[in-house]
Amino acid sequence: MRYSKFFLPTHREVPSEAEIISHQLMLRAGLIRKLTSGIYNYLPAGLRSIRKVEKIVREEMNRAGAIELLMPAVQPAELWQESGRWEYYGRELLRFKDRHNHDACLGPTHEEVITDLVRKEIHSYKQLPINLYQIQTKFRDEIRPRFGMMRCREFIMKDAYSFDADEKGAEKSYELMYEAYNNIFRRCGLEFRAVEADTGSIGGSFSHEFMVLAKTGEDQIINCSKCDYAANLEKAEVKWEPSEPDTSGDDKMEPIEKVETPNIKTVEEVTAFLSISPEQLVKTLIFRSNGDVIAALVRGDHEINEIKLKNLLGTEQVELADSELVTEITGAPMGFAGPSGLKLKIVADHAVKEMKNFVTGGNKQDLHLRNVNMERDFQVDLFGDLRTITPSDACPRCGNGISFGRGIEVGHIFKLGTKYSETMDALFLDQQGAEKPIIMGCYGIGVGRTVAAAIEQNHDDEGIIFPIPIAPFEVVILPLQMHETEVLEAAEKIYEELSEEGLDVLIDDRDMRAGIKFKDADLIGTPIRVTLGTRNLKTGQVEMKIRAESESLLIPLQDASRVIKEKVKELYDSIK
Ligand code: 9G3
Repeated sequence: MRYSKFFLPTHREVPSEAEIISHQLMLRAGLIRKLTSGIYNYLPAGLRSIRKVEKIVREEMNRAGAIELLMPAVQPAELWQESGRWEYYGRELLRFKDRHNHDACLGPTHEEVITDLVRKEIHSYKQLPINLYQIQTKFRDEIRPRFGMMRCREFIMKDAYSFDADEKGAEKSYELMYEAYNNIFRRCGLEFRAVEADTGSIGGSFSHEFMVLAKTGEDQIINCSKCDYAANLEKAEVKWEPSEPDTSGDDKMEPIEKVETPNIKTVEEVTAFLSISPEQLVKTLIFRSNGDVIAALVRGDHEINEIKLKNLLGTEQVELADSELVTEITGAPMGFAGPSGLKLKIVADHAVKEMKNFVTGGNKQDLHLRNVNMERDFQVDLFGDLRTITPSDACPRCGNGISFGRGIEVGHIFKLGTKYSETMDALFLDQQGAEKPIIMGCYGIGVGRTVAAAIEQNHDDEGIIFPIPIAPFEVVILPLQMHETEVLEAAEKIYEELSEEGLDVLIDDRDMRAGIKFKDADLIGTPIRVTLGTRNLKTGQVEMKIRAESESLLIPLQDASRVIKEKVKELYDSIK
């Protein structure tokens, strides 16, 4: 490609609205341009990278036996009403009426559409398993799109849906996708982890998120230093073992004591005021959950994990009670709630189980209680893993230390079970002729987000350092003196030879000073830069610089194309 004939508008200045580096660099390098909030143009160089990610995705999905199709972006409301999701989603689901006044939406995902297609075409176990996928534009009307490609409203997703006759088959489909995802992100040159994740609102029983490790990642992940356990912070299990019974006798139940705590509400205030440690306090949190109100107890130094609470209660949603509900339930303003005397279902984190003589709110303004004890002063209906894991906790699998990191979710795979096949009657006849709901899985990859995450992980002060498999160009050729025939001819020759070999080459044939050409080449992140100048040509040499390395080297002009081609292969091979 000739730069002078291409469309690659680079900028020096950092755009003020871009808060993270990948957003800044994708704008500055001329890869994307915003049309409106959360909606972007993919400029030619950005599109080349997108298309390379898609090619890798297709190759690995096809290798896993998935079959590509393409579903519409516009979806009729009826399907979402059948699945029960039309009412469930809020304004994130962009709804509209067509000219015949029929309700429709712009597809944020395609479970309903694919299930509708399959229920019409697949009726026998002989037609299973099947995995259908597409690479298609999605629309989710995020309330606060930001970070460029990272959280936009219209985006390209590869979404796949597997259909199996039984659980064993569904497990196999999931494993095939898990392996395909590992191949895809490895081939894109990313450093990533598959972490156990919550299944969220789409139901189903299990899921993994594929996280690109980056300090600007929105998701907190924990991973074990010894075994391969890794999980989204929201999901990470807390290992709990009942400690050996305390025989020191100091766990004798002391009589309850009322303590005046005027306007003393928070854990910090209460522990300071009563000279106790947070481990001797129980926090009582009131939640609304699917219509009824419950109390959740965690130790003072722990944080409640609402996802875990929702899963323990088996409800769709939980939300923290607001101040009037707290006052209505406890008879006191927030900060004085306690379990004793509450006429509520009480759930508690495992760590509360072995607490003795602890402090809680007194369900009265400015009152706390000392020496509260389970059984005597209140009953816990259900214990569970309710708290968010902390750096001092052990790995729930092997007991070793854990570390916290941040990740960018680029892929998410789910075991869906029969949530959609039951609500939408996608049934099949099994070998015994019995009618059963098809068991599903769904698997997503954010294509644009994968490019952005690669940039988050690979950049320096000069700009992007593209992993070669997804770089818009593999080689950029920089003739420095545009009026020196010797320079131009040598540059053209290398350009022609490499292009004939099928490499993606950009020749910067603009009549501009060298400094601009160097800066643009570094900004765009082309893996290999070849510079031709009169000085080096005097000794029959050209300069080759690898974007990811600091040193450049001089190579003989007559060997240039061969050496460059070998270096390209070497860079691909180094993507482990
Ligand atoms: C909606 C809206 C936003 C959504 C969804 C539905 C996320 C929704 C979850 C999924 C699950 C998987 C197939 C590919 C992989 C992910 N945001 N999800 O269902 F109506 Cl507005 O999309 N779908």
